Amino acid sequence: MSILKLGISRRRFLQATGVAGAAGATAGGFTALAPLSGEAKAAPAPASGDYQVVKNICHQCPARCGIDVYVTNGRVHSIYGNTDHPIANGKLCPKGPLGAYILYDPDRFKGPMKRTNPKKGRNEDPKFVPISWDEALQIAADRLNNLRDKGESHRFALCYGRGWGASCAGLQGTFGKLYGSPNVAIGHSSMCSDGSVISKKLVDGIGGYNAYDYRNTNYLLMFGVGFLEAFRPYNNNMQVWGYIRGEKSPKTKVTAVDVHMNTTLASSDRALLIKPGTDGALALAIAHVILTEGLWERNFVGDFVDGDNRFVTGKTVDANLFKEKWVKGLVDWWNVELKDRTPEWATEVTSIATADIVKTAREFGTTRPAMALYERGAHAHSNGVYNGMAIHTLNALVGAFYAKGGLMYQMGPSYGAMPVNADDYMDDWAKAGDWKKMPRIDLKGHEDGYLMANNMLQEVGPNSLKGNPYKLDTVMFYLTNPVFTAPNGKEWEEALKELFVIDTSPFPGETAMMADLILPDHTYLERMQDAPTYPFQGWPLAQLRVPAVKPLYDTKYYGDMLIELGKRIKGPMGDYYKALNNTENVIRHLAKGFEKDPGDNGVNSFESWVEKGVWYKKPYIYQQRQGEFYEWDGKGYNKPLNGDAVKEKLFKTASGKFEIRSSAMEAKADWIAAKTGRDPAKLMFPQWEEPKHPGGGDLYMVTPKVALHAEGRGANIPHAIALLQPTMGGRNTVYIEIHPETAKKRGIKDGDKVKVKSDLGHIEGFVRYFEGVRPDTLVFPMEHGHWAHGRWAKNRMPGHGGEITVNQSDRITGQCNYYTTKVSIERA
Ligand SMILES: Nc1nc2c(c(=O)[nH]1)N[C@H]1C(S)=C(S)[C@@H](COP(=O)(O)OP(=O)(O)OC[C@H]3O[C@@H](n4cnc5c(=O)[nH]c(N)nc54)[C@H](O)[C@@H]3O)O[C@H]1N2
Ligand SMILES: Nc1nc2c(c(=O)[nH]1)N[C@H]1C(S)=C(S)[C@@H](COP(=O)(O)OP(=O)(O)OC[C@H]3O[C@@H](n4cnc5c(=O)[nH]c(N)nc54)[C@H](O)[C@@H]3O)O[C@H]1N2
Ligand code: SF4
Ligand SMILES: [Mo]
Repeated sequence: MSILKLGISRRRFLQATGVAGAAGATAGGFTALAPLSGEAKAAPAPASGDYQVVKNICHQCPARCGIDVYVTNGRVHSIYGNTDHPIANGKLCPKGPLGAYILYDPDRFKGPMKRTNPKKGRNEDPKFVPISWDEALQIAADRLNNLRDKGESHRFALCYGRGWGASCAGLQGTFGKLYGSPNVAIGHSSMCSDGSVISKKLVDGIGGYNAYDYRNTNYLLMFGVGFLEAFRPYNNNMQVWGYIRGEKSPKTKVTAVDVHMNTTLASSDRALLIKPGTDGALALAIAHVILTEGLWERNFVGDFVDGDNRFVTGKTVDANLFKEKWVKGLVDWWNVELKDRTPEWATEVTSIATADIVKTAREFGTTRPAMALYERGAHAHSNGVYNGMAIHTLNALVGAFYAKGGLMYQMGPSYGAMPVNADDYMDDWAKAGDWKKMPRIDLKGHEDGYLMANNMLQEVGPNSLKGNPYKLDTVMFYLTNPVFTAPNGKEWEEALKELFVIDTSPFPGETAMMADLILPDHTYLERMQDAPTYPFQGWPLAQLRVPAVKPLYDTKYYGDMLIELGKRIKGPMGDYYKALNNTENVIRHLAKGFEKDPGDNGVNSFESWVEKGVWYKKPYIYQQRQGEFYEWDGKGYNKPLNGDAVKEKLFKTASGKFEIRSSAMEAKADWIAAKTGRDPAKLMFPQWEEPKHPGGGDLYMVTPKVALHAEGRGANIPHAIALLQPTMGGRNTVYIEIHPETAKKRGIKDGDKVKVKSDLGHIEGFVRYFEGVRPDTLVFPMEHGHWAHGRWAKNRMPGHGGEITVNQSDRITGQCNYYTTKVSIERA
């Protein structure tokens, strides 16, 4: 039997030929570990008290908490927060300790497989059969070589979601450059938080996530942020919350703005339930009060030449009379937009009481240090770019940038150089092939596409399906599952039917069900992987996943998979990957940087990084005080920075200031006006714009994260799902929150089964009466309604909100407008 010749155990063969993703959990012949299924009769391991503690990082969300993995007799038995890790501090959120469910998930893929059923669809069993790694990689390499030989290398796309570091997602750019495809790689950031990253960049020039000095702030104003559910780094947010709302004196005041009463709002001093998509109007009105009442930070913003405040509602101001310091365009903004954005006006738009707006503005404007945060709730709308710019400008008005108790940008780690220089391995095609003339499949940066977008993953499937700008041939996925997580995932199902699909997930998710080739990654507890921190407190931090156990099955770390694939590409590209060798070599070279720049915890080598699991170096090196900027000199923030240095490092805009009048937008004003119909005289300022609500219904639908959700990849953790039940209700379900008045008007009773409809179709679910949700809005969490991803994930109601979410994205930032579709609801 050829399969056995290839080194596949008969057991894995039997398992793989069963219905994909269903039970049949026999372990492969590749592991000494006890199989999970009841039918297996492994002898119990001899009892022994010996255990090992291995350093790793939690995989369930981008907080990247350091974990101590306890291993006894080769099996993981518990996971704790790493006590020496600055984000975890020995603690974890409820998802952190559940990693063993991921490692021992009985529905995991046990090794590489190919599809034998040519038909694809939800109800088609892919009929995967196991193959060897050699065969699997050669199938992929043959396709890639063939495309390259035909001059069509642009028709290979690599799509990724949660990339971690230089040894996985960090290898992809080089792969694209050497192979010759503009579509290697396309990330999920436009489905995630580009709306905040890019709206901030338009005014401050940076283009990253903010880091926040929560411990020292006295006021937090949050717009559409799940601070106690999701906002990164979630675990540390809870820790810092305990401090700033308890021990700290003065206690940090919090105003939170959302569309339903979640944990964050319930724990705040003031909870404002805003009409979806109108956060920008609230921010403008707060700015209006700050200016008319003279509450801005003069040291940072500047002042009228004679100190007389001329900001009077409805009246224009002579720009020559105001001397700006670190902001550009304040008076212009006032004149074209802000002078009429009164709290009374904002009440009409947002439905928030005028008195609440004024009180919030006065508190925010008079408490220092204060800062304003926003995330998906504020920016995942058609007007998100302006909502974001308006909110970020509040930070400038109170001088929060780089201030103690304010916000900053994350510094990167002192990594060593890559072992091999890719530029030495470029052939003619890589250097100057026709692929360089091809647009990206997602139309990033294209005249007819998304001007300033970083990535447009949500467009990859739909554009290939339309053949605009062309059809792809082969698409590979790493840690992303757009068939489930992209809006209107059904369109992706159609798109993937026409393509050769490679998925690297260890789990039988929706995208894997559409795959032709499965190249399963190790799970996180089995792999060595670097991961610099997501923004935390600004100073650099780089963590390491150390394998806690030997891989259970015949899987391969994604980074190594990419290197092995590269070795099989003809020409100098293959030689590059042979020289690179493997990811351990890459990681060892990264760690060489620590020899010259040891971490605060003594990590100065690969070995000590493995031992401690984290390298970090405090403090953050910049600080702004009273409108002056300083750099850390080893003892304090004593070294003054001049305007040029600030421009180079801290406000990377054309003017070197915080630009309320955005030069980046002004430079593209013609395009923005022509393609998006915005007013050329005004489009460069934060402003109010009516949100567009597609979908055809009469209620807003919002599908946020809750604490027990791990993006779209946690639904196969049975314990996480069980923990959801007491708060969200029900067994096998999560209720859709509906205001009782809204329900009664439609004859819907508490607990009723309902249909939720948009122009794209309908999903079913059960409702729960909840006075804490706005009467015009339905809320239910994102991670339900999988039709694949293993036995615990599948077929739980309500159906998945993404299926009836219209794919609408902002043409400037590319942000996908998840929270903007309108739906209708009726009894099922
Ligand atoms: N537990 C958990 N934590 C996570 C993740 C996870 O899956 N689970 N994912 C991580 C990822 S990838 C990301 S991007 C971050 C995202 O972090 P957040 O952006 O903080 O999370 P979301 O739940 O998408 O949205 C935040 C809030 O916006 C609200 N909202 C919706 N529409 C509006 C509106 O118009 N105005 C206002 N003011 N609020 C609105 C929602 O009700 C929700 O409470 O979280 C990260 N952390
Ligand atoms: N309705 C709605 N939709 C949303 C959101 C929302 O709030 N509401 N949030 C959006 C946001 S913020 C984001 S970031 C995106 C996230 O969406 P995606 O980018 O799709 O990320 P995940 O859902 O985490 O999907 C991860 C995929 O990786 C696979 N996987 C799991 N573990 C591993 C592993 O160790 N290795 C590999 N190679 N693969 C693995 C999983 O099986 C799954 O197929 O979803 C977006 N979609
Ligand atoms: S906050 Fe995120 S990374 Fe930390 S333990 Fe929870 S899920 Fe894991
Ligand atoms: Mo995200």
